[in-house]
Amino acid sequence: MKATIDVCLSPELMHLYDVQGKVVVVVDILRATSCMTTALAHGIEHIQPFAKLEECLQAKHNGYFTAGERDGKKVEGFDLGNSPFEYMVPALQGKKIAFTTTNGTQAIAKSKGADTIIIGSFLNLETVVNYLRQQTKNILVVCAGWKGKVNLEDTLFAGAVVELLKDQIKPDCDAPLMAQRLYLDAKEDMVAYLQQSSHVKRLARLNIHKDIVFCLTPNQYQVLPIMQKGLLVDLHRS
Ligand code: 3SL
Repeated sequence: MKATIDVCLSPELMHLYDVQGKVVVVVDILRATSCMTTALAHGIEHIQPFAKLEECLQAKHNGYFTAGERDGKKVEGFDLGNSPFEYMVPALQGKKIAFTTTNGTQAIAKSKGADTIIIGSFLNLETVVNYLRQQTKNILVVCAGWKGKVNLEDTLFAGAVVELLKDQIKPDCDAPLMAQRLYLDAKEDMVAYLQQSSHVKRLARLNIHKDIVFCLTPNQYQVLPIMQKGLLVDLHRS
């Protein structure tokens, strides 16, 4: 039997999907999974994702750098925020990061029970797609969205994956077809396409346009963040 691909457009819809036996790709383009990809590409040893802020903070006692945001802003007392550029510094190489975000790490928590969990972003799109090509299990792309609502940027990433796998892996439902159509409309200039999107407007208010442009730039890195024993590591280094 051929593998299929489906897309969960919001973590609030996860009850409709059975992750057991599936390869789940969690995506939060702006900016959680783009940060995770960047961090591992720049030599961070591993990332432990937390849904709860208090638990993330506790990890500091175990030698972790605390990182992440709430409502886009760095959490008070945390070492790092949620801009990919913060993770490019050589001083973080070989370090462990405890990470919590408004939506991205919640989507990871909701994917628990999947056969495999990997992290996707435009930054490692080709690497994700090459990995998925080799899988025989069904695939589910889980879009983190924003506080339960659907967003455009995660849907575009899901659509890119569906489009790039179309000769090999068939859509399971209508969400992958919708995502693919949107991606085909947007792909020539995603930054322009997303100008009206809610999260781009939200982040623009925080004055972080360069994060947006970077997070929408495909194929900057060849890392494949994969969950192993509760930790995100680069598959190629593990
Ligand atoms: O919600 C998340 O996981 C974030 O990435 C949100 S933000 O881009 O930092 O606002």
